Amino acid sequence: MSTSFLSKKQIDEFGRCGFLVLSSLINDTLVEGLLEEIRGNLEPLREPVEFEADVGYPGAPAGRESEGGKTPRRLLQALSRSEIFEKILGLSSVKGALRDLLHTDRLLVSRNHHNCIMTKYPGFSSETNWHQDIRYWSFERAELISVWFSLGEENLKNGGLRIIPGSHKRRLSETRFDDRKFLRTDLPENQRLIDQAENVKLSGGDVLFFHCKVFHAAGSNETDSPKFSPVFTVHTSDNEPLSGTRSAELSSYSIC
Ligand SMILES: O=C(O)CCC(=O)C(=O)O
Repeated sequence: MSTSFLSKKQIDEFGRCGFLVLSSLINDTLVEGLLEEIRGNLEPLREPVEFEADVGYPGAPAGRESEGGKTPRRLLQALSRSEIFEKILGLSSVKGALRDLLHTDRLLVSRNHHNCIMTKYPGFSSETNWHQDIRYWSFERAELISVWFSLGEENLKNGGLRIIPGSHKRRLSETRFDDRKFLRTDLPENQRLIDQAENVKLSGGDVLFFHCKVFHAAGSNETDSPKFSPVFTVHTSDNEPLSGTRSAELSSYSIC
């Protein structure tokens, strides 16, 4: 394996907290290029798209025909939209960080999970409750990393992520989840866990790496500007999706 990109301190931080923010990994030109590409996919709207009405999250419009129901929430299949997404995943800094966190050069991006641009519009954005990304994924081992590219300020006000540090190491009983595998907020023991959450503040060009088992959530966008965040899920070639599951539907994309 090639030499280390991250410091030992950063690798330890990821191990302890389950997430790591690397600042200014994407330069301004690339951020602008990504924003231009995303706007071009929104106007006119290019399918496949998941709308606010489809997610059924708190605050989402009841149906596609309801007011705001057709507000885009995720532009799906990002890798099929433009080579610019391959470009950011292939940056030596991004690959270097992933190599250090997953301890191998053989890195694959799932086309079945994330592989999207999260869009959060003022007015009609819903909240995402506390969850682990792995909840609907089926791989040999729960050792995947989500890579979140920030293209502008992300904070509590515009629906930025909140993460519970160290929660990827917790083993919680099934009774602590609702039937969609979100943490039940009516339980005091869950509330105590949620009280430990940190707001993740990001700026344009920052990249957030987070473990597939770390609990995270996000609110609605209360500002006047939409927020766009390309997100991808990375696994290693010795951690295959289980055949016959949704995780195995489309073959992964190699960023070796
Ligand atoms: O931006 C958000 O609302 C969070 C999205 C998220 O955590 C997810 O889709 O897994």
